[in-house]
Amino acid sequence: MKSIKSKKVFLLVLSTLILLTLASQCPALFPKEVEAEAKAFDPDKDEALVAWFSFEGDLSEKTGKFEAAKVIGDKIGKTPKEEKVSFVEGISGKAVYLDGEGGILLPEDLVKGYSYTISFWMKADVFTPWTPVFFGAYDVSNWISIPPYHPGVKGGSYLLWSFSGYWYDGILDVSFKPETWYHVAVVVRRGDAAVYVNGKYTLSKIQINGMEDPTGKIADIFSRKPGGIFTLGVNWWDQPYKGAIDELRIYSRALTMNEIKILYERR
Ligand SMILES: [Ca+2]
Repeated sequence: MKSIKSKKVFLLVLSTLILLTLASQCPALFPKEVEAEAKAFDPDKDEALVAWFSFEGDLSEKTGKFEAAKVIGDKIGKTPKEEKVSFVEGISGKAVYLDGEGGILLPEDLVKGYSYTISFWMKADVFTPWTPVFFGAYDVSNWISIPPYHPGVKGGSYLLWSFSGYWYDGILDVSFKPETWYHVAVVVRRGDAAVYVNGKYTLSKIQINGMEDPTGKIADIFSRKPGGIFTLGVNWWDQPYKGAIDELRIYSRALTMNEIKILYERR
């Protein structure tokens, strides 16, 4: 009996050793690094998570680093008709609903560097030209915008736009449908931008001043000085956004493709 048992133990140890040896020699079969990164990234607790608005019936910021956001009128600087905003069923709990009459002013300093990630869910009632879901600026001549629709882009969508002495256009091969939830993540790594929709890389064309330029960089707006104006649904010019927005998260670094996938699956 004893010898059979020890033989079994020996075989078990031997097979474990063989497996471990194989694992260390075949990184493709055992992608340890990818797995470790995926396990290590917690979208809700990552130290680069600067701000998180989950819109569970109010405009508070969940990490506690910022004051709550505010309701504003149909353009930046305008007072709202009512300082109230409604909440609807979201992608995770509730979502804020903008009725096309106003927007939300987020706290200053949400983005401070030239590497960052902006992530949110959106469900638009309608898509109107150049209307931003997210907008960040210092003034009318220095801004970035995330507008899902540009009437001049055939069959595709605009999703990343900036101006700061030159125009940057980030064009997607996605046509957004109304009344549909989409996860949108904009990742900027020292100016090189990536856009993900529902966890997939979707930036198909970059233009600088209207000319195609695959290496074109989005403007460095926010590392110049503190402050800034950050909004949801409104800018200085265009029709306000009409629809729901949920789980806005801002990270102070460029998340990886795997991390964006985790973020998308987390909701
Ligand atoms: Ca929510």
